[in-house]
Parts: sequence; structure tokens; C-alpha cells
Amino acid sequence: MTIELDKIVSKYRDKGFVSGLPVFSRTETDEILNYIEGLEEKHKKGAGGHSLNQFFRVNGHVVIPKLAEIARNTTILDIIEALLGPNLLAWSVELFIKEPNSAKTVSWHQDITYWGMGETDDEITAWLALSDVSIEAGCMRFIPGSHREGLVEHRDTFDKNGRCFHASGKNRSKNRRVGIAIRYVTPEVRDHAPGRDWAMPVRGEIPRGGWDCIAGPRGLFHPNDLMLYDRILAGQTKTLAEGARNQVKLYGS
Ligand SMILES: O=C(O)CCC(=O)C(=O)O
Repeated sequence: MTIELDKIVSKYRDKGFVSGLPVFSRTETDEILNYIEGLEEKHKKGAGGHSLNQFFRVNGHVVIPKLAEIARNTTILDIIEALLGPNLLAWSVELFIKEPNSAKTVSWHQDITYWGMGETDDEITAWLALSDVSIEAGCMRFIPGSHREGLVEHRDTFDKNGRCFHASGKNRSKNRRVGIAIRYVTPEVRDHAPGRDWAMPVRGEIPRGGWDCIAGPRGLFHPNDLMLYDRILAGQTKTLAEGARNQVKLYGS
């Protein structure tokens, strides 16, 4: 299937999201999934004092080379460039795993409420399915057009376009449901945001102000990257705490 960038752009502007874009073949997603499951097997105790799940939940690209490599995938970047322009940074890479027959849900939310970036259009999440993600398995759900309404006060358990309301349901299937969310931003996101933040330049010019640029992991769980991970986590946790009125909790149950 060919990817028609102009159609993607107009759908995205209209609905706030675009779905079903082909990026990896089934063989490639299986290979990524095997890699992730291999990490779960070999690093049961995590690394650097963190559980493996911590790295899966946020900023996995800082310490896991495979996740940084996926964030640099040129097919994804071509799509994101068509939407955001030529200068791109990967801000976070996260895994969303729901075990078979799991009651875990993600309640309706707008991502940028919490990210200390202000109300910006310069952030896009690329969500990649690594398994079959049917309705039964708890697929992503969106409210089309909700990105045009701006940020809305909401009190969900986790108080996309970063303004598009989205959620996901229980995994009622007998298979694991696994997705990777890559959060891309432009350098301009920080032009009006206080403080600094960390991100990995993936295309175009290296940003000048407001960003500490990271190069990507030196190896799997490299000690220097684990220290960097802690620094980033501490900085971003402070921003999150300032932005959230309620306790931030990702999964509903
Ligand atoms: O994969 C999911 O279930 C939720 C993902 C999500 O909420 C996000 O990418 O912001």
C-alpha cells in the first residue's frame, strides 16, 4: 500500500487523527515484539534501580536502542514531517501493553494537558500496533474533531494531535495487545514554555533554545544513559506535577 501524504494531512487536520497507515510488515512487527519479549525475559529485575515497566512506560528511547531506532524510522518520519514540518524531535517512546483478558483501560484524555508544553499543535503521537489490535483487544478510540475544541477541563484517571480526546478499552481477547507510542515535537514547542526539556533530534536542524538534545542510547541500559534517564525523569516529573491538578495515573483499573 502506498502512503499518500496529502490525504493524510487533510484527514488529520479534519479529524485530529489518522489510522491504519502501513509502516512495518507483519514480519517486522513480530521481530520488534520478540525483541521486547526477550527484554522481559532477560531483564526481569529491570536496570539502574528501575523496573523494566518504568522504561516501557516513559522515555524508553533513552536506554533501549531498539526504541530509539523505531523513533528514527524514515516512513514514520516522512508522515510526521508532512504534518509538522522538517525539524523533528522524539520526546518520548512508550509501550502500551494489555495482557490477555485484562481489565486495564485508558480513560478519555487529551495528552498535552500534562506535558508542560502549553496548548500546542506542534506535537503528534505515532501509535504503532505490534499485535492485532481489534475492538475486542482494546483498540485506540478517538473523538473525531475534538482537537478543534482546545483543552477541556477533565478529571479522568489520566488528567492526541495532543488535543484530540482518546481512550482505549479492556483487552477481552486471549492475546497480548501491544502498542508503541512515539511522541514527536518540533523545536518551537518550547518557544513559549517555561524551563527546559529533553528530546532526541530525529530529522532536520538541531534546535537552539529550550531543549537539551540527547543522542540516543550508547547501548542497552548503558550506565551513562541510566543516569541521564534519572535526570530526565526528575525534570519531567516536576513539570507533570505542576501541570496536573489530580494524581496522574495512566490505567483506569
Ligand atoms: O495504547 C493505549 O491504550 C493508550 C495510548 C495513549 O493513550 C496514548 O498514546 O496517549
